[in-house]
Amino acid sequence: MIKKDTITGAEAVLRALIAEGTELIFGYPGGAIMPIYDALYHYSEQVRHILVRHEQGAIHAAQGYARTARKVGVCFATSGPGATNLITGLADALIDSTPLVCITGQVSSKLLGTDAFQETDVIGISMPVTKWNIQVSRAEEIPAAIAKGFFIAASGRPGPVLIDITKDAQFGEMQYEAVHYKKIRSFQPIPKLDVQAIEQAAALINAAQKPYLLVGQGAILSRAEKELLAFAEKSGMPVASTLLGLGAFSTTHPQYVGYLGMHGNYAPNIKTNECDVLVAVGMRFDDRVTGDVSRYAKQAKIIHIDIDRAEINKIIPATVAIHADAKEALTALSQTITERNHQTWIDSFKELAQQEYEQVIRHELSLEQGELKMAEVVHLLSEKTQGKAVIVTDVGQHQMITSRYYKYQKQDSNGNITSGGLGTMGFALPAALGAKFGSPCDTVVAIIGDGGFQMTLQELGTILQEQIDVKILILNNNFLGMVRQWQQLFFDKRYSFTDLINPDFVQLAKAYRIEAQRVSERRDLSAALDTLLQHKGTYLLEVMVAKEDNVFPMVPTGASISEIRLS
Ligand SMILES: Cc1ncc(C[n+]2csc(CCOP(=O)(O)OP(=O)(O)O)c2C)c(N)n1
Repeated sequence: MIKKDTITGAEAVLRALIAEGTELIFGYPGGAIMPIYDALYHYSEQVRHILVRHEQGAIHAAQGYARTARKVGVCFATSGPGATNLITGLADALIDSTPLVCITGQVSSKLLGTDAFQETDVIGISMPVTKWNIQVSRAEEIPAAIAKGFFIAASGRPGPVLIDITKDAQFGEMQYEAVHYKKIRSFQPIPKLDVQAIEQAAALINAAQKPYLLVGQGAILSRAEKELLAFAEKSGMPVASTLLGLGAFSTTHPQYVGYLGMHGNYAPNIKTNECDVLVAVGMRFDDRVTGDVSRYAKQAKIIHIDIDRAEINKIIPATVAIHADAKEALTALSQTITERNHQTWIDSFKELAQQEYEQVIRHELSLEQGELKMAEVVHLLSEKTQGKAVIVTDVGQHQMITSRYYKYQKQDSNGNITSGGLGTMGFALPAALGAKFGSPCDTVVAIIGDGGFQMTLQELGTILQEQIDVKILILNNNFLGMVRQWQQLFFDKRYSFTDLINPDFVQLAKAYRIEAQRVSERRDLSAALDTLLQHKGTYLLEVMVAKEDNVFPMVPTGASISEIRLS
């Protein structure tokens, strides 16, 4: 007989979270969540709460934590504005498959629907941006809702869950009994592997002359790095990565041919339209990767492995669909394929890579005079950290440059944290502080543009209060750089509202008691990066980079990936 005890709903929230293994909560209090915060006061030994400076910071921090710790991230917010401040993060977590449980306070159930103070229909608002959400208005429903929330957030394709708890449910008394979900009727997040599909895929791979492996974040989420390597090596195929897949496969492996997408490498984009069998693992054929779908890999047979059935045949019809967890599918495929060597095919990527080097990379990395380029900063950082730092990027040119020039080597944990699907400016600073909690022994570097930094810079306050060690690298071009690049290329250089007059970021950091410096000269860059990396505790380095630097290659919107431009 399980012992039950009488506690409040608010206390049940904490017990249920702890029962699910929660050690860390990012949050911000307010009226409708006060009973939970009061219970938290008594549970501070068992669970750590990080007081952020804005609820958007809480959810991005929970995302960063979830992605490095590979656990469910948890955040708290009050009703009304607290809850609506979570929406961007929910949308971001949904599209980038990040497991979260967000708990919001709600007005008392008798006030629901009366436009009470700080009442908002967060269930309605968050419906399209959550994997699941629920409003709880009775204390006794809390443990089951939280247990179910964790199960749904983490199983299958991960995603965010929101649990809205009315104030009377928080105050209400209940008999606590631990609940844990191992399955939910009609929800089958882990598909059964279709052996026939594996055999069909293996036959295609074995017969292929130019097979090509595209890796997405699904490989990281399923922790399939080892299985991916084994499959890649046995099959002998070239391997390319999507933005969120970076880190799953070593970027220095001889079969690695580069990064895909709008600002990806030249060869892996062009070669997509030359391969005969394309094996896509845990990626969803995002428009930034495909360009014009009507001209995408038409010549190839497509093998698509994805845990989310909704992704299969959504954009690119699959010749063989493998609805499965990446790890399981790759293991089965490795056992079924024959060992092959496709060196001549891999070598054909090198000619295009050389063209990219001559026309783009060489000019970005070998400068001796003139303004600093973002690429050389990231390249040097990559060398100094040997590709082993956890890199958290914001959104814009610096993000694309980082994806191109940082040589991700980290495979023991997720070293690549960025807002891929939603492209949320303001993501990096809070996500980096969360990532540090999830991966405390690693160097965590947040690479941010001067625009995006100003979207969530208030989280410097959280860093100050919690004494978190995050290395902040601002690549300052005094522009909303990526938008300015588009204005230059596609709007006849009409720079409409993209130039920024910025504050003194060094002084700003110092106001938060964070050590900082600014560099503008190439000769000072290396030492400044050393200081950033070696400083004990958080450090902010602002690097002044060329104002009108552009990111190339580039696939113009609507164009085919074969039309990727080098200038
Ligand atoms: C919240 C949000 N608003 C607007 C955008 C559109 N946007 C994409 S990149 C970009 C410019 C980013 O500028 P900055 O942070 O300075 O980085 P840079 O491109 O210069 O590296 C903008 C405005 C966005 N992605 N997110």
